[in-house]
Amino acid sequence: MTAGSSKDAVKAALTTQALETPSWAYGNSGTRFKVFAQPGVPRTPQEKLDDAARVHAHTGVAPTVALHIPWDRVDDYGALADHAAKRGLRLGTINANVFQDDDYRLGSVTNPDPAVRRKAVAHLLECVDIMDATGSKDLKLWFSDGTNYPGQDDLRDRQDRLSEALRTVYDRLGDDQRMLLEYKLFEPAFYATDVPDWGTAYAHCLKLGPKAQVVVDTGHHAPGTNIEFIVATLLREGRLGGFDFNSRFYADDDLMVGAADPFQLFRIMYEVVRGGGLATGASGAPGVAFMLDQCHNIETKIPAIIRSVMNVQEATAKALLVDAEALSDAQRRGDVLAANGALMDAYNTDVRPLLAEVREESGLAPDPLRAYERSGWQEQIVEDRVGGVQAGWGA
Ligand code: PSV
Ligand code: MN
Ligand code: MN
Repeated sequence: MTAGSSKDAVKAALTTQALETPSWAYGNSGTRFKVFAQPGVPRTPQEKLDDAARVHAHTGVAPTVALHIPWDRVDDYGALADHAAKRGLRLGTINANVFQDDDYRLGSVTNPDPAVRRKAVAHLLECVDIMDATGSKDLKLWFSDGTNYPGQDDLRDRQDRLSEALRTVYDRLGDDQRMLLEYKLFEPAFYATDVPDWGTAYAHCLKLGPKAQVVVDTGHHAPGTNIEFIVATLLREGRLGGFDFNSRFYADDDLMVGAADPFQLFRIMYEVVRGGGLATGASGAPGVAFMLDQCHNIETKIPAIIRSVMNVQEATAKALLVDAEALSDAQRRGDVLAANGALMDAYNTDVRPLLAEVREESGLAPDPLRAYERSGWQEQIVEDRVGGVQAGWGA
């Protein structure tokens, strides 16, 4: 599938794209100033899956759900996978959490204290055990590790400790499992973050081996960063493991993907299409994982997640509509305006009717948001569920 293919090919590509929604997006969340409790919010991991099933039912493209451990800790992960399967879902990426414990004040896997490092690595290994039980293929690692003051710790030693921990976890992965390493410019560390950028993540992944890949969280860059360049580069190198989609105005805002800057999302998706990232990898191996990493603090959660899925689909459809021939012809001729125009023509196309057609052809309602509204699910959960849980962070 290349950009600018026939309408049928574009439609086919759109039905095969799968987006993963995060369990934490269904729970209550907020900022460090306030967590707003919403009526009807899930009280258990099972109820989060029940809500995720509604997103999949109306969009048809959200069949997997990412878990965050320990936010979604249960006694029996096999039973949780069965709960998902009964609702037409699968459990997706397992997100490790080594950032919410007093022991991690000076870091987790890069902590100067070997006992703390052992504790962090034990959690990461436990996450791989959970992947074995759930059938999950991807382990997502984000480290809040870093330092606040120059001289606080040795920057190079911290990289060595990180490298050692990653190696231990990498060696524990099964043949069909991957490690997805996320980077983030800053926060909660402010002077130096141990995995601050794609270059650092890429260097570690390269050393580890092919099962280690980089995750691009769209909210984790400095303002003005050309994220699509990073995407193009990682795809060229075969190391783009996936996305944590969300959008930002200032920092790691975790707003709905495509809300703040739909043009940026289009440019990213164009590079994904251009680099062959929409297809699954060779012999069915997992390709680029399209995950959301968002929190819905003030808006109703399930429709916000549906809207986010639709935003990614719209950006993907526009990327697929780029006339590749006209574009490369203009590029070869050095016709700057025609080349830019080829991209802009696709971006300015209203793809909503095309996506409505795709849904109807798959037996879905053309407008997932209206379909959700009509389903009565929101009223039912508000009535049935009392005391929804916090997503796990942001208190
Ligand atoms: C860190 O900011 C992050 O993006 C990581 O992916 C975490 O796991 C996630 O947020 C939690 O929302
Ligand atoms: Mn993330
Ligand atoms: Mn983030």
